[in-house]
Amino acid sequence: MQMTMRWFGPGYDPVTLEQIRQVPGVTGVISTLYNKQPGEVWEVQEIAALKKAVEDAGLQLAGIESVNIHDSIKTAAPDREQYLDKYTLTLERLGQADIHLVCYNFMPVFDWTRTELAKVRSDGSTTMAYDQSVIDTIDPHNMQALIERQANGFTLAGWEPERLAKLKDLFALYNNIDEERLFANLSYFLMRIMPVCNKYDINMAIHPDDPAWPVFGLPRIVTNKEKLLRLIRTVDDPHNGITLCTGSLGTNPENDIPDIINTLKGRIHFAHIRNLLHTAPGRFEEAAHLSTDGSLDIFAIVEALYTSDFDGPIRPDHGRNIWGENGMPGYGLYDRALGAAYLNGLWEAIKEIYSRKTRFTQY
Ligand SMILES: [Mn+2]
Repeated sequence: MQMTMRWFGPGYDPVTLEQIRQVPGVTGVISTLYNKQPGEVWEVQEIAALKKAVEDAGLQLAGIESVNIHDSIKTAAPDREQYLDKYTLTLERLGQADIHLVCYNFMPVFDWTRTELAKVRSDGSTTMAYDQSVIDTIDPHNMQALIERQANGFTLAGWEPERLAKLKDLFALYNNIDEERLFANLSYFLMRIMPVCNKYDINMAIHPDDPAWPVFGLPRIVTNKEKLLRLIRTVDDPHNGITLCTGSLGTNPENDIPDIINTLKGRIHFAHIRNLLHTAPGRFEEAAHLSTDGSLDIFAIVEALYTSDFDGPIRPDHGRNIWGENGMPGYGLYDRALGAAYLNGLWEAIKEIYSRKTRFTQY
């Protein structure tokens, strides 16, 4: 396991690499070229510059989140081969730069969805929250404005205005795409890129849909154990794996996350750990990482990662805004740093307990 934090890059992230380096036990960052549109090829020099910035700060570039996928690939449009070639070229360049983890998602139109970005909790901290009954009354065309209004002036990953300016066209693109077609397009994408992933040992880690159910009538295909299993079996290559995002899978209380971890052993390449508090069916808010602050058993989740020999990067996922920090929603420094320290503590304790167990059995 390697503890990391997400870093959005210079000019985008008010949190600095120097700050991240001072969080105990954090040795790497997960980053991206934030200026890249889906379908754009990443330039060799841009990748090298990102890597150098991270390494000059004494950290490792542990993976990319995300290399976004063009809608032509997701919808199997006539020009998808061209975009698959471009994606493959970007992967090749990442592999040549010694980068071996790429997180991506296959959600149509909207990336993650929340209805509140700064809900005030009883302790005065603010957090992101979701209420399905609000979504049910919202015109999806107003979602961008709703997010932008609450984003503290930041451009949030997944809510880039350039892309969402064409929302009407985007919805039209997915008009005839149901779950089965979307799954077929995802499988085709994976089959097309597996050769380059094998050549450069690049682990692809699909991010689950967030929340884990259809939003605005759009299909969702990465939401539970059965769907994850189907995906890794359909393209049965070890480089076809998943990002275990507890905050996304955990939106559905029926998802037993330790069970998902045990079932997908060996195919989890990356983990996002955050806690959620379920407040009503279809309604939740993001909590502090500590188990008792939310509805998820973070100890059981970390234990399952440990016992399934998980050896990829973990990053504390969204944090609250605390101590007066005016951070990017979900990505302030302080609460994520507390999350990293907590997760490192859990990992150390679990490792120690299991190594003692092993010593005892030897007698
Ligand atoms: Mn996540």
